[in-house]
Amino acid sequence: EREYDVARLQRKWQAVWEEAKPFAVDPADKRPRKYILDMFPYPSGDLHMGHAEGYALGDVIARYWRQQGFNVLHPIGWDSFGLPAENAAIKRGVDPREWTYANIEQQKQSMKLYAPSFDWDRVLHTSDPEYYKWNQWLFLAMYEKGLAYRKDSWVNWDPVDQTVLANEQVLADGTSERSGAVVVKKKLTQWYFKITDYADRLLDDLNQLEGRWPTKVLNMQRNWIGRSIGADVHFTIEGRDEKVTVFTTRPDTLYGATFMVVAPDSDLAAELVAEATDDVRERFAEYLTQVQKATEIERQSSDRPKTGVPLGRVAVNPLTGDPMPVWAADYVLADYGHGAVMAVPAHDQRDLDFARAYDLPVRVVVDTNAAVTGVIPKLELDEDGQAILPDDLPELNPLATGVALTGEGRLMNSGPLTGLSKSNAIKRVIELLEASGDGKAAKTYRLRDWLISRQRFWGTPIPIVHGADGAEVPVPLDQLPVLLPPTEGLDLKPKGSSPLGAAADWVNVPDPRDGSPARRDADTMDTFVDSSWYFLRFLSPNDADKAFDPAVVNRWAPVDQYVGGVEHAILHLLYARFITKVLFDLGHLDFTEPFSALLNQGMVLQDGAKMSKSKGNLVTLSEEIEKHGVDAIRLTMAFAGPPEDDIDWADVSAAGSAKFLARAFRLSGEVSSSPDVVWADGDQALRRVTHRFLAEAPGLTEAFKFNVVVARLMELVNAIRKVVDSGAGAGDPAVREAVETVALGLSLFAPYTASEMWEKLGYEGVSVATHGWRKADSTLLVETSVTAVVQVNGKVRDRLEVSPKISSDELEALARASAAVQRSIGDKEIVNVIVRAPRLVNIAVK
Ligand code: ANZ
Repeated sequence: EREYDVARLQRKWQAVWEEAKPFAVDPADKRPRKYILDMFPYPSGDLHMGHAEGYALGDVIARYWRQQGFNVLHPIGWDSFGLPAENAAIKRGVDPREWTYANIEQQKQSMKLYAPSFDWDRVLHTSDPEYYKWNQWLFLAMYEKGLAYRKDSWVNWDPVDQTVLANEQVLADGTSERSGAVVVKKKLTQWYFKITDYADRLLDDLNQLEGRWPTKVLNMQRNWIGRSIGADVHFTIEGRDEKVTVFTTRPDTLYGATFMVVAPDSDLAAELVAEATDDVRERFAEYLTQVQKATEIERQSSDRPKTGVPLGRVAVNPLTGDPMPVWAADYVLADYGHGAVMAVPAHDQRDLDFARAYDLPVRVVVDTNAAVTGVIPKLELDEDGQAILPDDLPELNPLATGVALTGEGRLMNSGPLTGLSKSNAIKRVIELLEASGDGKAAKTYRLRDWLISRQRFWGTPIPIVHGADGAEVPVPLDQLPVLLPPTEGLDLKPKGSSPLGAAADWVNVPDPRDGSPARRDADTMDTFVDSSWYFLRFLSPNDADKAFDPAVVNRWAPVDQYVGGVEHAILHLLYARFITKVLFDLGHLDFTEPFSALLNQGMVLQDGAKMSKSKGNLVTLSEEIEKHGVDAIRLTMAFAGPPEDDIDWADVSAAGSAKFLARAFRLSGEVSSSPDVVWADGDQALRRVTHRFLAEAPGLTEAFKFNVVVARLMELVNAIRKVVDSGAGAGDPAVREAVETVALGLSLFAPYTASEMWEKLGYEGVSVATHGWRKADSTLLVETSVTAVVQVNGKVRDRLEVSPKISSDELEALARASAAVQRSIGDKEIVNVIVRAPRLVNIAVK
């Protein structure tokens, strides 16, 4: 009998699978379908432990549904454009193409060794012209609908990578997700996708995913879209024809609006200050310079002292007719709402801080029971610029305490709104504003349009030509793809404009309208465009005529189960949802959500920390595979705990997994009955264990309790061992039945071991992966006995094997008769007995 030789099994079965293609999807197959998708990898190095976890878990799901009789599509590809590849290419002085495709080749080999049940005939790489051509098609389709447009705007600029970043790529501390550099603002003309047109649908449709996506991800998406409901209010500015509109969530507090604040970096501020005195303009210019050094996060931080400058203009409160000085201050953001606010210092903390810093009036309009103070007079400032509070200020008013009254209460000092509750006052004031034309109900969103221009080489060229007259001319569809030029002679180093602009032969083209000299747009697309629709391409990866075939896609998609890391909780998923809705609106899809269910696997840690080269705690996948074998690594990933939890590699035992696999494997060599033996003749106790596993494993797998399935497999192996060694022996039909069940169970986690076991059992080994699950025999599932626990004063004193149908009286009598229980009671008095037949008796004594 040959040893359990992992390396030999890996070589043997890889060759078999390569040849037999057991996971290639037959489109003519009429069985019900499942589309199980893993997030595709970046080819930025070899596969790592994180990949190993995700692909192991996704594969359990794919293999499970195949076993349940479904026609399962489980494809893989490479997300192969983008900065990681390009930066690495620059560092090594090689062509990004060569570097990328060499890495893909390496990852592909590692992936094949790791053996997820992918359909290898559907592989796609987003950097292939055959793929990115369709990014260009998508761009043009969106351009035609007004969903792709160019505008001048302040963008997030990564000074290290020398490229624009989407808001989503700027971390909470204001640094770049990519380079770690502090992100600055820069004004550029850029391409955008109009995702804000879809904000309501992107938000509302999240409700459909409730219970099928992690709640955390749903909430992150909701917060990211950030819908606020309130009103737009139009304010007259003295000496100006045009009104200024502000967005407010609290239009009920309009009587308390005592000044206006405009974002210093908005066009509005520049317009307003243009009419002011030299002095005011100078102060403003100085302030603006200072503001542009602050990050958005700093600007929104509540504990940062408020700063600002007056713009020398006066707005008029439409309800009170009172004048409101107009200020510029950086706590107001240019790209949220209308870039201007009506300041209600009594009831908004930021406004109150500002009013206190610059001596602006405060007017209480909501009676929160804390301080009924009415109009507070304008204050004097001391030498330090601090407000001097009058002696007779009521103790709890916002000026004295510095705490805004944000609680609920009835309106006061508010003319026709006085006495109303907040919600009624909001309704009433919106009616008043709509009647007078001074405002209307409105919503605003945190979500910004998706900036897709990148000033980098390794991406999809934007299929637009700029005519000599400045016109944007779409590249005609029959001229797609616009191919990337060769890199020879191009300097790829980031310098603030796209390296493609220097490729003279490439960039200078005839204008598609009339052949006159024109220039290609030299920017490339954000790689999130590539991954926003790749799941559709897997259905017809080699289609030369279209991006995807709607008939086929609509049969298979949406994806039934998407598996990947939580790092994609916002960006990738939001963009894929958006593009799906766009393609639905364009009539190509008959569904509006791309991923029906989502599983986020946790991270693989080492000693409680994220693995990294710099920390010196990096465990490499190839070394682990070398040591323990692929199956042991995959099994360990599944056994480590709930899939959403992080796995600490220091706490799990791949060696233990390997040992278990060897134990299971050994049994398959010992079975001595023939495949057509009658199972019913076998050992009944073992059959019961087998059939309990057959009954429970599917539900556990569908609930993602893979670790429990593995634990049950271990129990089953132990039970078999006992019968083989001490019971009826290896010839018992129940042993064969049980070992076959182990092989079928293991085929979800350990494909090499399972295939070899299956072969040893007398079948074609490759078929273990496509063989159906066996139905449990329900007559074997009836429990013949259960364990009842007997406690005395809450401490377990005995365990009794009893019938599951035992009555309470019988169970109590058995418990009282137990010698161990009697010993524990001694001469104490029984004061109470609680019986929960058939599982528990608790006797209280004193
Ligand atoms: C008056 C008011 C009174 C406000 C009050 C709040 C409380 P969310 O909920 O985040 O949407 N705001 C509007 N545009 C802004 C901008 N560009 N930069 C900074 N702040 C802005 O917040 C909406 C509230 O944030 C708006 O409602 C406005 O202040 C402020 F007792 O208007 B509110």
